[in-house]
Amino acid sequence: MRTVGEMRARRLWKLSVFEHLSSTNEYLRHLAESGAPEGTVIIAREQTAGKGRFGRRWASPKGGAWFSVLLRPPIPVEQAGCIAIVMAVSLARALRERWSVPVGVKWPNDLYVRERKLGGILIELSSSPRKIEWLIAGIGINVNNILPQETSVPATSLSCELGRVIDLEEFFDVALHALARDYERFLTEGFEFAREEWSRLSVLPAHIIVESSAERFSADVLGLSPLGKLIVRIGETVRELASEEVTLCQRQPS
Ligand code: BT5
Repeated sequence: MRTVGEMRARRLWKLSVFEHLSSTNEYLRHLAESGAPEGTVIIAREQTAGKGRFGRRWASPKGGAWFSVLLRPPIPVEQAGCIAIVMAVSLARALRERWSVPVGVKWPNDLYVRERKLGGILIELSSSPRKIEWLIAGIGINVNNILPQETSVPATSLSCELGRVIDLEEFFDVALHALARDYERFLTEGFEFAREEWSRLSVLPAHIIVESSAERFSADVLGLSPLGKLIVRIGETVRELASEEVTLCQRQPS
C-alpha cells in the first residue's frame, strides 16, 4: 500500500513524452509562458539541441533520460539556488537506493560516479522582483545511451556502471517520485535537510579552481550556504559563489 505522501508525490507530475525535441527546456519554457501548471513534465527520447549551462551543448542521443520539470515555487527569488541542490541530492539518493550505484553530487548541479559525470541539471527561471513566475529544472542523466567522447570530464552512464540495460520507464518512476517528495519536503521544511545531505554526498575536492567570465582563481571549499551558494576561502577572504556566475574546473593538486 502506498502512503499518502507517496500518492501526493506521484500526483504532482503531468507527463508528456516526445520522440524528438530540440531541447525539453526550450519546449517547456513556451508552455510555462503560456500558463502551464506546476508539475508539467516534458520528456524527449532524443534531443537535437540539448543545452548545458552557459550555452554549452548537452549530448542527448536515444537511451538517456532527458527531461524538464516546471515548478512555480512560492519562495523568494534568492532561494532559487536551493532547488538545484535539492534536486541533485534527491536524484543521487534515489539512484543509490534503487541501483546501488555510488552517485555523488558536485556543486552546483552535477551528478558524478567516482570521477565521471553521470548527469547534470540546468535551472532556468523567470521572476518579478519578489516572486518566481516559473522555474524549469532541465535534467539530463546518461542511462542506456552512447556516451559523448569529447567532454571536459569523462562521462559515465547507469548502464556502464551496472553492466546491463536499465528499464527507462522504471528510471523515470524512481526519479520523478524522489523529486516530488523532496521538492515538497523543501517547501514545508526548508533547505536544511538537503544541505546536510549535500555534505555527505558531495564529491568536490577541498581545493578547486573557479572560473567566471572575468576571473580565474583557486580556492578552498568551506561548505554550502543556507541559500545553496558555495562558500570558499580565497587567501584570507571568504566568498560565496553563485551557480549562475561560475564554473569549477578540474581538481587542483593540493
Ligand atoms: C549541465 O550543464 O550539466 C546541465 C545539463 C542539463 C541537460 C538537460 S537534458 C534535459 C534538459 N534540456 C536541455 O536542453 N538541457 C537539460 P554543464 O554543467 O554546462 O555541462 C555541460 C558539459 O558537460 C559540456 O560542455 C560537455 O563537456 C559535458 N557533456 C555534454 N553532454 C554530456 C553527457 N551526455 N554526459 C556527460 N557530460 C556531457
